[in-house]
Amino acid sequence: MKQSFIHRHLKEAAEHLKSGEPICFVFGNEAADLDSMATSVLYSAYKAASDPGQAYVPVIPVPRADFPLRTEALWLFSQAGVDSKDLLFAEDADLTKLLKRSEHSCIMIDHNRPSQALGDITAELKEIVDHHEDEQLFPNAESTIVPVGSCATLAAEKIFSTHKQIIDESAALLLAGTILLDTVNLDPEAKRVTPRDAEVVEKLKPLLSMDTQKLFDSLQFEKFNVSALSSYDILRKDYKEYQWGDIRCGISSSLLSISAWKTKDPNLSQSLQKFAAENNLDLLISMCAYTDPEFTRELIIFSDDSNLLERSYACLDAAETQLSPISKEGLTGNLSSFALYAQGDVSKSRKKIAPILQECFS
Ligand SMILES: [Mn+2]
Repeated sequence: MKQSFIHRHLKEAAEHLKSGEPICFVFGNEAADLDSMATSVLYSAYKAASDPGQAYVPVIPVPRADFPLRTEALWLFSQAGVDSKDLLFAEDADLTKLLKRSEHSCIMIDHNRPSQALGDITAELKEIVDHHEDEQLFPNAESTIVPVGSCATLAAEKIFSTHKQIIDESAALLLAGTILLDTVNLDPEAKRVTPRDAEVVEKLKPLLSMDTQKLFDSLQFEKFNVSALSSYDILRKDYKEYQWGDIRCGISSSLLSISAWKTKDPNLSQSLQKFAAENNLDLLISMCAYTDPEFTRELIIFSDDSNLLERSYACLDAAETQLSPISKEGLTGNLSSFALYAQGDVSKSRKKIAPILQECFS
Protein backbone atom coordinates (compact mmCIF):
# COMPACT_ATOMS: atom_id res chain seq x y z
CA MET A 1 0.00 0.00 0.00
CA LYS A 2 1.44 3.38 -0.93
CA GLN A 3 2.07 5.99 1.72
CA SER A 4 -1.30 6.94 3.04
CA PHE A 5 -2.81 10.21 4.07
CA ILE A 6 -3.00 8.89 7.63
CA HIS A 7 0.68 8.02 7.63
CA ARG A 8 1.57 11.58 6.67
CA HIS A 9 -0.83 13.04 9.21
CA LEU A 10 0.65 10.97 12.04
CA LYS A 11 4.17 12.07 11.14
CA GLU A 12 3.06 15.72 11.15
CA ALA A 13 1.16 15.26 14.41
CA ALA A 14 4.28 13.95 16.14
CA GLU A 15 6.18 17.04 14.94
CA HIS A 16 3.45 19.35 16.26
CA LEU A 17 3.58 17.63 19.61
CA LYS A 18 7.31 18.24 19.86
CA SER A 19 7.07 21.90 18.82
CA GLY A 20 5.12 23.09 21.88
CA GLU A 21 2.63 25.06 19.74
CA PRO A 22 -1.09 25.23 20.62
CA ILE A 23 -2.66 21.92 19.72
CA CYS A 24 -6.15 20.62 19.24
CA PHE A 25 -6.09 17.07 20.66
CA VAL A 26 -8.45 14.55 19.09
CA PHE A 27 -9.13 11.57 21.29
CA GLY A 28 -11.54 8.69 21.66
CA ASN A 29 -12.93 7.11 24.80
CA GLU A 30 -10.84 5.42 27.48
CA ALA A 31 -11.96 1.93 26.44
CA ALA A 32 -9.82 2.64 23.36
CA ASP A 33 -11.74 0.21 21.19
CA LEU A 34 -11.25 0.03 17.45
CA ASP A 35 -13.98 2.62 16.78
CA SER A 36 -12.41 5.17 19.13
CA MET A 37 -8.92 4.63 17.79
CA ALA A 38 -9.67 4.52 14.07
CA THR A 39 -12.18 7.38 14.17
CA SER A 40 -9.99 9.72 16.20
CA VAL A 41 -7.04 9.19 13.86
CA LEU A 42 -9.15 9.67 10.72
CA TYR A 43 -11.06 12.64 12.10
CA SER A 44 -7.84 14.34 13.16
CA ALA A 45 -6.45 13.88 9.62
CA TYR A 46 -9.64 15.39 8.22
CA LYS A 47 -9.57 18.38 10.58
CA ALA A 48 -5.93 19.00 9.75
CA ALA A 49 -6.78 19.06 6.04
CA SER A 50 -9.79 21.33 6.45
CA ASP A 51 -8.19 23.76 8.92
CA PRO A 52 -4.50 24.06 7.98
CA GLY A 53 -3.81 26.91 10.42
CA GLN A 54 -4.38 24.70 13.47
CA ALA A 55 -2.33 21.70 14.63
CA TYR A 56 -4.46 18.58 15.20
CA VAL A 57 -3.00 15.64 17.09
CA PRO A 58 -4.82 12.33 17.61
CA VAL A 59 -3.99 10.69 20.92
CA ILE A 60 -5.11 7.24 22.09
CA PRO A 61 -5.59 7.72 25.85
CA VAL A 62 -4.20 4.36 27.00
CA PRO A 63 -0.61 3.11 27.43
CA ARG A 64 1.07 1.91 24.24
CA ALA A 65 1.54 -1.51 25.88
CA ASP A 66 -2.24 -1.97 25.86
CA PHE A 67 -2.53 -1.65 22.08
CA PRO A 68 -1.55 -5.26 21.25
CA LEU A 69 -4.38 -6.44 23.53
CA ARG A 70 -6.84 -5.04 20.97
CA THR A 71 -5.86 -7.78 18.58
CA GLU A 72 -8.46 -6.78 15.96
CA ALA A 73 -7.22 -3.18 15.99
CA LEU A 74 -3.61 -4.28 15.74
CA TRP A 75 -4.53 -6.34 12.68
CA LEU A 76 -6.65 -3.68 10.97
CA PHE A 77 -4.14 -0.87 11.44
CA SER A 78 -1.39 -3.06 10.09
CA GLN A 79 -3.54 -4.10 7.08
CA ALA A 80 -4.14 -0.40 6.49
CA GLY A 81 -0.38 0.16 6.38
CA VAL A 82 -0.35 2.17 9.60
CA ASP A 83 2.66 1.35 11.75
CA SER A 84 1.57 1.25 15.39
CA LYS A 85 4.87 2.97 16.23
CA ASP A 86 3.46 6.08 14.55
CA LEU A 87 0.29 6.16 16.65
CA LEU A 88 0.38 8.46 19.67
CA PHE A 89 -0.51 7.00 23.07
CA ALA A 90 -0.91 8.16 26.67
CA GLU A 91 2.82 8.35 27.33
CA ASP A 92 3.50 10.34 24.14
CA ALA A 93 1.24 13.21 25.22
CA ASP A 94 0.41 13.82 28.84
CA LEU A 95 -3.24 14.68 28.13
CA THR A 96 -4.14 15.07 31.80
CA LYS A 97 -1.61 17.87 32.04
CA LEU A 98 -1.92 19.35 28.56
CA LEU A 99 -5.72 19.65 28.72
CA LYS A 100 -5.36 21.88 31.77
CA ARG A 101 -3.68 24.50 29.60
CA SER A 102 -5.93 27.04 27.97
CA GLU A 103 -3.84 27.47 24.82
CA HIS A 104 -4.79 23.96 23.79
CA SER A 105 -8.18 22.69 22.68
CA CYS A 106 -9.74 19.30 22.08
CA ILE A 107 -12.25 17.22 20.17
CA MET A 108 -13.96 14.27 21.83
CA ILE A 109 -14.61 11.27 19.62
CA ASP A 110 -16.87 8.32 20.43
CA HIS A 111 -17.86 9.69 23.86
CA ASN A 112 -19.50 12.86 25.14
CA ARG A 113 -18.65 12.71 28.83
CA PRO A 114 -14.94 13.36 29.51
CA SER A 115 -13.18 10.44 31.15
CA GLN A 116 -12.54 10.95 34.86
CA ALA A 117 -8.96 9.86 34.34
CA LEU A 118 -8.29 13.09 32.43
CA GLY A 119 -9.46 15.25 35.34
CA ASP A 120 -10.61 18.85 34.82
CA ILE A 121 -10.30 19.99 31.24
CA THR A 122 -9.48 23.69 30.92
CA ALA A 123 -8.66 23.48 27.24
CA GLU A 124 -11.55 24.51 25.02
CA LEU A 125 -13.77 21.63 23.91
CA LYS A 126 -14.20 22.46 20.25
CA GLU A 127 -16.25 19.60 19.01
CA ILE A 128 -17.89 16.26 19.82
CA VAL A 129 -18.48 13.46 17.34
CA ASP A 130 -20.22 10.53 18.98
CA HIS A 131 -22.89 7.85 18.65
CA HIS A 132 -23.65 7.29 22.34
CA GLU A 133 -26.59 8.87 24.10
CA ASP A 134 -26.15 12.63 24.35
CA GLU A 135 -25.60 13.60 27.99
CA GLN A 136 -25.84 17.27 26.98
CA LEU A 137 -22.91 18.33 29.12
CA PHE A 138 -21.56 20.76 26.52
CA PRO A 139 -24.42 22.68 24.95
CA ASN A 140 -22.00 25.19 23.40
CA ALA A 141 -19.67 22.78 21.68
CA GLU A 142 -20.24 21.98 18.04
CA SER A 143 -21.59 18.47 18.22
CA THR A 144 -22.56 15.65 15.95
CA ILE A 145 -24.14 13.11 18.25
CA VAL A 146 -26.22 10.61 16.33
CA PRO A 147 -27.16 7.07 17.43
CA VAL A 148 -25.70 5.25 14.42
CA GLY A 149 -23.95 1.88 14.69
CA SER A 150 -20.41 3.20 14.61
CA CYS A 151 -18.82 6.58 15.27
CA ALA A 152 -16.71 5.90 12.17
CA THR A 153 -19.89 6.35 10.11
CA LEU A 154 -20.26 9.95 11.30
CA ALA A 155 -16.62 10.75 10.58
CA ALA A 156 -16.81 9.13 7.13
CA GLU A 157 -19.93 11.11 6.21
CA LYS A 158 -18.20 14.37 7.05
CA ILE A 159 -15.02 13.46 5.21
CA PHE A 160 -16.92 12.30 2.11
CA SER A 161 -18.86 15.55 1.98
CA THR A 162 -15.88 17.91 1.70
CA HIS A 163 -12.54 16.06 1.71
CA LYS A 164 -13.07 12.76 0.01
CA GLN A 165 -9.46 12.73 -1.25
CA ILE A 166 -8.47 11.76 2.33
CA ILE A 167 -10.29 8.48 1.93
CA ASP A 168 -7.60 6.49 0.18
CA GLU A 169 -7.32 2.71 0.37
CA SER A 170 -5.83 2.82 3.86
CA ALA A 171 -8.51 5.13 5.31
CA ALA A 172 -11.29 3.20 3.56
CA LEU A 173 -10.10 -0.05 5.10
CA LEU A 174 -9.98 1.45 8.60
CA LEU A 175 -13.42 3.02 8.28
CA ALA A 176 -15.14 0.04 6.67
CA GLY A 177 -13.53 -2.48 9.05
CA THR A 178 -14.62 -0.45 12.06
CA ILE A 179 -18.20 -0.03 10.85
CA LEU A 180 -18.50 -3.72 9.93
CA LEU A 181 -17.22 -4.85 13.32
CA ASP A 182 -19.47 -2.42 15.22
CA THR A 183 -22.57 -3.44 13.27
CA VAL A 184 -21.86 -7.19 13.12
CA ASN A 185 -21.39 -7.03 9.34
CA LEU A 186 -24.38 -4.70 8.89
CA ASP A 187 -26.67 -7.44 10.18
CA PRO A 188 -30.14 -6.02 11.05
CA GLU A 189 -30.70 -8.91 13.49
CA ALA A 190 -27.88 -7.66 15.71
CA LYS A 191 -29.81 -4.37 16.06
CA ARG A 192 -26.74 -2.18 15.73
CA VAL A 193 -26.79 -1.10 12.10
CA THR A 194 -28.63 1.98 10.77
CA PRO A 195 -29.18 2.92 7.10
CA ARG A 196 -26.41 5.51 7.45
CA ASP A 197 -23.82 2.87 8.40
CA ALA A 198 -24.84 0.72 5.42
CA GLU A 199 -24.71 3.69 3.08
CA VAL A 200 -21.17 4.63 4.15
CA VAL A 201 -19.94 1.05 3.71
CA GLU A 202 -21.49 1.03 0.21
CA LYS A 203 -19.49 4.17 -0.65
CA LEU A 204 -16.27 2.68 0.75
CA LYS A 205 -16.59 -0.64 -1.10
CA PRO A 206 -15.03 0.49 -4.41
CA LEU A 207 -11.91 1.60 -2.48
CA LEU A 208 -11.37 -1.72 -0.72
CA SER A 209 -9.09 -4.46 -1.94
CA MET A 210 -10.93 -7.02 0.18
CA ASP A 211 -14.63 -7.84 0.03
CA THR A 212 -16.62 -6.83 3.08
CA GLN A 213 -17.52 -10.37 4.14
CA LYS A 214 -13.85 -11.35 4.18
CA LEU A 215 -12.93 -8.15 6.02
CA PHE A 216 -15.57 -8.79 8.68
CA ASP A 217 -14.63 -12.47 9.06
CA SER A 218 -10.95 -11.58 9.45
CA LEU A 219 -11.70 -8.94 12.08
CA GLN A 220 -13.96 -11.30 13.97
CA PHE A 221 -11.23 -13.95 13.88
CA GLU A 222 -8.50 -11.54 14.97
CA LYS A 223 -10.61 -10.19 17.81
CA PHE A 224 -10.44 -13.59 19.47
CA ASN A 225 -7.01 -14.58 18.22
CA VAL A 226 -4.70 -14.47 21.22
CA SER A 227 -2.01 -16.67 19.67
CA ALA A 228 0.46 -13.79 19.38
CA LEU A 229 -0.03 -12.64 22.97
CA SER A 230 2.17 -13.60 25.92
CA SER A 231 0.54 -15.39 28.90
CA TYR A 232 0.82 -12.13 30.78
CA ASP A 233 -1.16 -10.26 28.10
CA ILE A 234 -3.70 -13.08 27.74
CA LEU A 235 -4.34 -12.79 31.48
CA ARG A 236 -4.83 -9.03 31.45
CA LYS A 237 -6.77 -8.73 28.17
CA ASP A 238 -10.15 -9.24 29.82
CA TYR A 239 -9.56 -9.03 33.54
CA LYS A 240 -11.54 -8.13 36.66
CA GLU A 241 -10.49 -7.85 40.29
CA TYR A 242 -12.48 -8.51 43.45
CA GLN A 243 -11.95 -8.08 47.17
CA TRP A 244 -13.84 -10.56 49.34
CA GLY A 245 -13.06 -10.08 53.02
CA ASP A 246 -9.28 -10.33 53.15
CA ILE A 247 -9.05 -12.28 49.91
CA ARG A 248 -8.06 -10.43 46.80
CA CYS A 249 -9.06 -12.36 43.70
CA GLY A 250 -8.46 -11.71 40.01
CA ILE A 251 -10.51 -13.43 37.33
CA SER A 252 -9.49 -13.24 33.71
CA SER A 253 -11.43 -14.50 30.72
CA SER A 254 -9.18 -16.10 28.13
CA LEU A 255 -10.26 -17.21 24.68
CA LEU A 256 -8.11 -20.29 24.25
CA SER A 257 -8.04 -23.89 25.43
CA ILE A 258 -5.83 -25.03 28.29
CA SER A 259 -4.22 -27.45 25.89
CA ALA A 260 -3.27 -24.62 23.49
CA TRP A 261 -2.03 -22.56 26.41
CA LYS A 262 0.12 -25.43 27.71
CA THR A 263 1.75 -25.78 24.30
CA LYS A 264 2.28 -22.05 24.04
CA ASP A 265 3.72 -21.63 27.52
CA PRO A 266 4.99 -24.79 29.25
CA ASN A 267 6.02 -22.66 32.20
CA LEU A 268 2.46 -21.48 32.75
CA SER A 269 2.86 -21.71 36.52
CA GLN A 270 5.56 -19.06 36.47
CA SER A 271 3.40 -16.76 34.32
CA LEU A 272 0.46 -17.16 36.72
CA GLN A 273 2.76 -16.58 39.67
CA LYS A 274 4.16 -13.39 38.17
CA PHE A 275 0.73 -12.00 37.29
CA ALA A 276 -0.67 -12.82 40.74
CA ALA A 277 2.33 -11.23 42.47
CA GLU A 278 2.17 -8.03 40.41
CA ASN A 279 -1.50 -7.61 41.18
CA ASN A 280 -1.17 -8.61 44.84
CA LEU A 281 -3.61 -11.46 44.38
CA ASP A 282 -4.30 -14.24 46.84
CA LEU A 283 -6.25 -16.08 44.19
CA LEU A 284 -6.06 -15.94 40.40
CA ILE A 285 -8.60 -17.65 38.19
CA SER A 286 -8.46 -17.85 34.45
CA MET A 287 -11.66 -18.86 32.73
CA CYS A 288 -10.82 -20.34 29.35
CA ALA A 289 -13.57 -20.42 26.73
CA TYR A 290 -13.41 -21.60 23.14
CA THR A 291 -15.47 -23.31 20.46
CA ASP A 292 -14.13 -26.53 18.93
CA PRO A 293 -16.72 -27.39 17.60
CA GLU A 294 -18.82 -27.19 20.79
CA PHE A 295 -18.62 -24.23 23.14
CA THR A 296 -16.27 -25.31 25.93
CA ARG A 297 -15.20 -23.84 29.24
CA GLU A 298 -12.12 -24.68 31.32
CA LEU A 299 -10.74 -23.20 34.52
CA ILE A 300 -7.31 -22.50 35.91
CA ILE A 301 -7.17 -21.82 39.63
CA PHE A 302 -3.91 -20.46 41.00
CA SER A 303 -2.85 -19.66 44.53
CA ASP A 304 0.33 -19.86 46.61
CA ASP A 305 -1.91 -20.90 49.47
CA SER A 306 -2.86 -24.58 49.03
CA ASN A 307 -5.70 -24.19 51.49
CA LEU A 308 -7.24 -21.42 49.37
CA LEU A 309 -6.86 -23.56 46.25
CA GLU A 310 -8.82 -26.33 47.91
CA ARG A 311 -11.50 -24.02 49.28
CA SER A 312 -12.03 -22.46 45.86
CA TYR A 313 -12.47 -25.86 44.27
CA ALA A 314 -14.83 -27.02 47.03
CA CYS A 315 -17.01 -23.96 46.73
CA LEU A 316 -17.28 -24.15 42.92
CA ASP A 317 -17.93 -27.88 43.18
CA ALA A 318 -20.73 -27.33 45.70
CA ALA A 319 -22.34 -24.89 43.24
CA GLU A 320 -22.46 -27.65 40.62
CA THR A 321 -19.96 -26.11 38.27
CA GLN A 322 -19.05 -29.72 37.34
CA LEU A 323 -15.29 -29.48 37.48
CA SER A 324 -13.12 -32.38 36.38
CA PRO A 325 -9.31 -32.27 36.54
CA ILE A 326 -7.22 -31.77 33.41
CA SER A 327 -3.72 -33.26 33.29
CA LYS A 328 -0.71 -31.03 33.87
CA GLU A 329 1.44 -33.21 31.66
CA GLY A 330 3.91 -31.20 29.62
CA LEU A 331 4.07 -28.35 32.11
CA THR A 332 7.15 -27.41 34.09
CA GLY A 333 7.70 -25.29 37.19
CA ASN A 334 5.78 -25.38 40.45
CA LEU A 335 2.85 -27.68 39.62
CA SER A 336 1.31 -27.58 43.08
CA SER A 337 0.37 -23.89 42.97
CA PHE A 338 -2.45 -24.31 40.47
CA ALA A 339 -5.15 -26.67 39.29
CA LEU A 340 -6.66 -27.21 35.83
CA TYR A 341 -10.28 -28.22 35.26
CA ALA A 342 -12.79 -28.87 32.54
CA GLN A 343 -15.99 -27.01 33.45
CA GLY A 344 -19.05 -29.15 32.71
CA ASP A 345 -21.58 -26.37 33.30
CA VAL A 346 -20.72 -24.03 30.42
CA SER A 347 -23.47 -21.59 31.41
CA LYS A 348 -21.33 -20.40 34.32
CA SER A 349 -19.45 -17.37 33.02
CA ARG A 350 -17.44 -14.96 35.16
CA LYS A 351 -20.69 -13.15 35.98
CA LYS A 352 -21.82 -16.29 37.80
CA ILE A 353 -18.51 -17.65 39.08
CA ALA A 354 -17.55 -14.41 40.88
CA PRO A 355 -20.70 -14.26 43.07
CA ILE A 356 -20.36 -17.97 43.89
CA LEU A 357 -16.84 -17.40 45.23
CA GLN A 358 -17.84 -14.17 46.93
CA GLU A 359 -20.57 -16.04 48.81
CA CYS A 360 -17.99 -18.57 50.02
CA PHE A 361 -15.29 -16.12 51.03
CA SER A 362 -17.15 -13.22 52.58
MN1 LIG B 1 -18.08 3.60 19.28
